Amino acid sequence: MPEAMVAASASDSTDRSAVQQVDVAVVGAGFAGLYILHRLRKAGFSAVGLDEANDVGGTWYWNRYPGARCDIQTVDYSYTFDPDLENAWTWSEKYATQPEILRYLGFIADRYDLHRDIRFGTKVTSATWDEAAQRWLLTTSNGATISCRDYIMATGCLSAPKPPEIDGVKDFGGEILFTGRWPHHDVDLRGKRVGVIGTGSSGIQAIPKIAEQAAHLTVFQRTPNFAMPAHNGPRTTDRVAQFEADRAAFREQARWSLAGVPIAQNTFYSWALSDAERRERFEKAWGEGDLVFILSQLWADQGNDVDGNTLVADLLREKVREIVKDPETAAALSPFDHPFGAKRPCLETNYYTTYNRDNVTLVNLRDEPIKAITSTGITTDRRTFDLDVIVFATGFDAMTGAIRAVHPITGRDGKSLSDVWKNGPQTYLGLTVAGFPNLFLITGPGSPSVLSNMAVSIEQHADWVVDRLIEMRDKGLTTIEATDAAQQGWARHMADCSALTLHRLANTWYTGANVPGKARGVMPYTGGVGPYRSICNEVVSRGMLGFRLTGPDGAEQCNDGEIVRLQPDVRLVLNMLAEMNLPPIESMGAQGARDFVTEFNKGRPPGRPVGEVLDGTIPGNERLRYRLYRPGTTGPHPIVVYFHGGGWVLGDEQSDDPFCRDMCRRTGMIFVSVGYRHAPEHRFPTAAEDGFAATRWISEHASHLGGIPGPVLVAGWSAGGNIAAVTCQLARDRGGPQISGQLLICPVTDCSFDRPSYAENAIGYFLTRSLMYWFWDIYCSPDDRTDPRVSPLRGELRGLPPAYVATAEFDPLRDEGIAYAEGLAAAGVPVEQLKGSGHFHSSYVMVDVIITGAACRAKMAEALRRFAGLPAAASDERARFERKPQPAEINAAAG
Ligand code: N01
Repeated sequence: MPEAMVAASASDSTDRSAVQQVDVAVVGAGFAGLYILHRLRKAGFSAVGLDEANDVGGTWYWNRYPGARCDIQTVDYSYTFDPDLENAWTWSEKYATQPEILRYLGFIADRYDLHRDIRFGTKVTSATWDEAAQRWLLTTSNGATISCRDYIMATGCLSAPKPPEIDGVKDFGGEILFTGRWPHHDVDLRGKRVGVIGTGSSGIQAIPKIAEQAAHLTVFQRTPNFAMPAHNGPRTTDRVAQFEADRAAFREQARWSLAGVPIAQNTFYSWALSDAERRERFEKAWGEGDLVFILSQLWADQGNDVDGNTLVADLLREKVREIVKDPETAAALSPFDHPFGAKRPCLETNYYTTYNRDNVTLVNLRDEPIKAITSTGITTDRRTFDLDVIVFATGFDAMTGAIRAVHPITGRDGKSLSDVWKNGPQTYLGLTVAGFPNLFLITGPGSPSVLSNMAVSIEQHADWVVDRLIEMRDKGLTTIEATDAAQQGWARHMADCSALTLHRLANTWYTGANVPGKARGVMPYTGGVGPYRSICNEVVSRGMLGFRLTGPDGAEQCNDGEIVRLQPDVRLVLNMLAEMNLPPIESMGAQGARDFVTEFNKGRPPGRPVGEVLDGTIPGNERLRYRLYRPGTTGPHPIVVYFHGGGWVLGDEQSDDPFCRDMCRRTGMIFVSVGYRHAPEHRFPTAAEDGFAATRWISEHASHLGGIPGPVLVAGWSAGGNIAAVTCQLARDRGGPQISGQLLICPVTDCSFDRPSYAENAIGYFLTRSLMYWFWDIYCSPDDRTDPRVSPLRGELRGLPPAYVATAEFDPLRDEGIAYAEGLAAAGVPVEQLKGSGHFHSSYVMVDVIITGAACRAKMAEALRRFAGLPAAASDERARFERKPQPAEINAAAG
């Protein structure tokens, strides 16, 4: 857009006393603001856009530094709302440059005639909710105040540059540049001594370009970042072919994917791949030049497991050593203090090779921190660097900076958003804030935003907001506001999602750690684009759950509640099971159900390696089978006798294989999983008596099995938890074996079906009430059900071994597990409880599927170690990221 037009549109509204009345004000004229304006106009709302810049573009207006490009393939980084638009615009490269993206946004603004509704060169200086008028009043730096019913912040996540925080900036006699506010005129760096501070995405893109021009470039690096080659060039043929084959399907797949890019989830696990296979996968990803690909396609455990992640990080560090010739520089450039992906990785073009140039010096600020900027350059603890230009590539006050830059934003009861957010942003869905009616945030904190393809997330948010405004208008409602309960529930769900990631192990702008004094916490929603979209849709389908809507004459609608109470992975698994529309297990007959479980288990992730797995039989009349899992460490080890789940009807000694492996690794103990006999062939009390007999035999043969002679421990899940509890009672009453602790996971403990959890969780959580009835009927006749050998809660509880009882919130068996724990405690037995919130009956045994169960298993393992008298296992994940590699070690590893 020519500057003359910009000036004209800005001067249209210079009367500061006037109030511009519109339905909706949209702050920001980048990707988000433009699309919202278009949608609002099509829906018949009057709207004004406001932007401090003098033209459209948002982040692409400001970030004009050399080398600036997108790093999501541009075929994906595009609007998708108009199929004709996709015919009208073709990107020239795999990753478009900033000028091309800016041209695209100008083209969009022209095509949909958006300029006329935007006041450029206009900053919103404050926003106040007027309770009486039920409208927002926005003051601006330029022109009329705005009165609007709805106020939309489309201000971007990375648009408020971070101030330089280094002493002496004002003293510098040369030129200071910010990548995030690069001048609009040509910057000539030829023949100059340039210093760049910062090696995030901006620095990594700019440094090679600056090195080509400058007489000398000095890079001041505080933290090395993971970077891989972009392999930029023409659009990739395979991606374009995929797109052209079925454009609508391509876009739809992106909308329901995890990152907003149509790449399927990966189901390979690092421990199931050989070194050669892992390397082959890595080389392919390295050659692909695609961040989403390398972040998601190597192995399924790379993003949530420190071991799986370290395998990738090691391969990436190896690449740095191969490319960078000077070992000391290579060591300094090798990221060490965060897991790969926990800090935003970068795509690079000639970045590492730049350090092989004679005119480039890397200064490792970890070894020699900057002391000050002086009139002539930068002084570190050790040296002084004379410079003509200093480039700050030091990043942004991310996610909240641009929102809080409008200050104050005053909501209901005079509350300021800055105060409400002083301990970190709180939102419902990242879209709205309790106490701030009719305020919408586009890609705000609490939404997938920066962890996704922004183009996809922006369209989803804009559509959701404008669709709600249309519905409200149709229903005669005028205000919408999140409830406190919904917002708190969202915060909890956000924390549950974050626990699935490795973000906790990195100090990054995702967590606010890059800005001194900023509250810490993972700000973007880490649960993925597709799941997030389905949650937003569910809010609507459940009657605007968590929102209060009002209209004139006291009209009010509020369906209060929390949208997600399940753990995020539990929700995904239950949704997947619901979509499979399986017949009820109890309708399959015992053999049919067993066959089903066997088939079902074939699709689960393979268990992790342990030192040794061996199968055997327990001599005796019945010759029960067992499977023994031995740790890789030198024995002898304590022994845990384990009983699988399956309602006394299903499963065998192998059916909880991933769980036994995982617990063997975590505890450092031998797990012996017992193949007890099942109903209906062998009804009550066979399973209980088999459990007891097996425990006695294992205890008597502990040395032979490689275990420590003496007391054993018992553990079991579900019906197996029942057998473990009963075994403890029988062992006490029958003079042995000695048992030093019991781990009961979602155990059956009683024949009563009256407790609330049976009614609350009767259906919908895989283990149903009717399935439990079926198990009971097959195993035990009504006359026998009060026998403590099947209802241990009805037995004598004194004198039992210490117990750890884990229950799950969404499990019919929850309350009887809790009752058993309380009964044990009342009887003087040391007992600890784990009440897994958001979990279901199978959460703890679905290893590497319900990832949120891992933290619970860690606690169970610690309990078993305590029972066995072992010290707590060392598991300080953070410590693994605290030590930086030395050049000597790096050389040795390379050699
Ligand atoms: O900012 P950053 P960015 N003294 O915060 C260092 C997106 N983006 O502008 O890590 C010394 O990542 C800081 O060091 P440390 C993308 O999402 C996308 O580069 O805090 N150094 C770090 O090295 C990206 O993640 C594209 O120890 C200081 C650097 O400055 C996000 O924007 C391109 C310092 C800041 O890195 C932000 O990227 C560009 C100090 N006082 C950006 N303060 C695309 O390709 C900070 N640093 C689409």
